[in-house]
Amino acid sequence: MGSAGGGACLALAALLLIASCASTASAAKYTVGDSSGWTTGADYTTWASDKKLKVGDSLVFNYAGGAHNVAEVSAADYASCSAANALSSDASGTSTVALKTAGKHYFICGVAGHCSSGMKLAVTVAAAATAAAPPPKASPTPETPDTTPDTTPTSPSTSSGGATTKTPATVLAPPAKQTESGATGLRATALAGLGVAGVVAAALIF
Ligand SMILES: [Cu+2]
Repeated sequence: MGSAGGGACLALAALLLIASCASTASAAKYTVGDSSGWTTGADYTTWASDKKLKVGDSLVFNYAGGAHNVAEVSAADYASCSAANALSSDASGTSTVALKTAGKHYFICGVAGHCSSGMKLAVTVAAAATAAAPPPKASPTPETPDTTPDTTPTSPSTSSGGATTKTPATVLAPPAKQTESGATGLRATALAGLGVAGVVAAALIF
């Protein structure tokens, strides 16, 4: 009877501790062009040059709705300023684009003449730095050398190009304040739970 209560309390305390330790990796939002926004005459190559983007981050394009648009395009269409085969497009005036895959991403304004006037942005997105550690050497070659080599299982997306994955310095990532205070509250609760558990354990001993 008493021991059951103590066990439940300890389990609760453990759950609370786990909950308090779970922290989410902060995803950053980058305003393209900063205060200039998404417009002609800006230099987005320079803007992008010092941005350490990673999967999970977002780009925010601000512009007068209808005056411009944002189209994600292929490298070839980026080079030729063609939005005819856009992968996605938005003209709302505030286009938030979540960067879901690592590698190069290309954006242009599809309004005639704007891309060639500078409304083109190429960014390199690194794999999420805080993701779970990649499998060290999970090459599941089951040592059957005679059978036909079916679909060589090469590594999925070895990001092409010189995507030098430098340590992401977490440029603009203010930690969410509420999780901090919430965690503190949880920790306090957990400590209280541990205190109760200690009393229960002491009661059991004596
Ligand atoms: Cu435009």
